[in-house]
Amino acid sequence: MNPVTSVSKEQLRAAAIEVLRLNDLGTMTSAAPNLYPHMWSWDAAFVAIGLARTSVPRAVTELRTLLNAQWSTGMIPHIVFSDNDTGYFPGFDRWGTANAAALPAGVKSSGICQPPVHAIALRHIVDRGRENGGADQAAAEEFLAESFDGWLAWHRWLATVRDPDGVGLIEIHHGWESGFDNSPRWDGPYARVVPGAVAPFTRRDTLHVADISERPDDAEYTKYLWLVQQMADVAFDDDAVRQVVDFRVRDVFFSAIMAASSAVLADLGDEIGRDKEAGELRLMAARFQAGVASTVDPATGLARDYDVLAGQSIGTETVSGFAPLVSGGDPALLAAQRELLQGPRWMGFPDLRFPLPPSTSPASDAFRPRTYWRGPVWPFLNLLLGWAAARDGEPGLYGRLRSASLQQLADLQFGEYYEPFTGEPLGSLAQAWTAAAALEWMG
Ligand code: 9YW
Repeated sequence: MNPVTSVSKEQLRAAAIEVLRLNDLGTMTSAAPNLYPHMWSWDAAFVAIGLARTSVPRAVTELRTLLNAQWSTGMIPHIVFSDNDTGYFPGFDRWGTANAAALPAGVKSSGICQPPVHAIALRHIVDRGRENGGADQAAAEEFLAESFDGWLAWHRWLATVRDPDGVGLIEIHHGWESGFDNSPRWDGPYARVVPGAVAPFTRRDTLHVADISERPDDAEYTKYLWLVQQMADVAFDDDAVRQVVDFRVRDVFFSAIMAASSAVLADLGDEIGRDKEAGELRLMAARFQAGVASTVDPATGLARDYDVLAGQSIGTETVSGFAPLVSGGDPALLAAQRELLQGPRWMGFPDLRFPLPPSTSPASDAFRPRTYWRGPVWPFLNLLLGWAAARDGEPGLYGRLRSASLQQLADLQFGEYYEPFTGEPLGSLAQAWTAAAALEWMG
């Protein structure tokens, strides 16, 4: 059975547009229809990239909604809650962010963040607007001018609050901040978290997936909630959180996105005459690019996270090890990483349904083919890797990722993640950023 041959580009495009329509709540797009009925920060950026292919003004609205939830510190929260408060746990009340001094009035959000892919999305919106001209261009240019300071404040917050020592790596305080929730990257740091008493809870994610063994287990979830409680206890004050929280890790993939996005925002700043700020952003880009490169393990060729509390690097073989391909930089390092990515431990692993990188290498003991971030393929990540390959003048890698992604997505299910050997869609279907990735790959 090969679904690819039976689906035309028009059918794929129509189905992807329909998924975004289904998730459209008016001024925000839910990450998935039932499982995730709210806006997630980095999902919103990918969704905006997809929307920009169909409606530049709607893509602008998506990012504007997200930016409206920006905290007074500059942080962009990882979830902006919609009015639909059923079906997702932990909701706004459980987060306890109502007491946070930096939460804007009238906004319901979580109190942590996710990787800053937003400037890359803004770049796409501006480019589509300029291609289309007319009202689309006007909307995109207006939004660029209006929102630049907001994105700049976001990057400044990350560069100071989350890299206080200036090492060029972003510190995260929860696995959820990485976006790679239960990745084996975090097994070590979570093993050292000893949760205190956590208020009773009923999970909802397990109600929406066919097989609960795909999801984090309850012991993992208790630790996730414990960290939230630690932050809530200090009202999400940045300095206090760093003092009390039991999870402090320098996330190499988050840092790579920070580098790439800062460079993109610098270019956008130049285009609107913000030269001084563009210079500041270029320094950030260089600092985080160097930080990412400094973590590469010569033995494996992969970049590594760093557990601050344990004082040790994390060498798990996950796709985040390809962070340098996202941050860019040293040509020799990037060439070696491209070879590794396309080699037998990753895209070239025998019998993959599609030659796409699994979230954990199938050659690793930590690999689980159906479990969330422990092995399945995540389509939005492939789009990011493809974007970086195109940026770096690597049409070969870009083309391979694109062609395999379009074949994968021709099942028209828009899975949250995919089993690497069977190509079965897992988690939620009709996942918004998966549909957006399909639209962007089609161009
Ligand atoms: C959760 C929405 C989010 C993504 C994360 C992914 C998952 C679940 O879904 O998180 O409950 O937050 O791990 O990267 O943003 O798609």
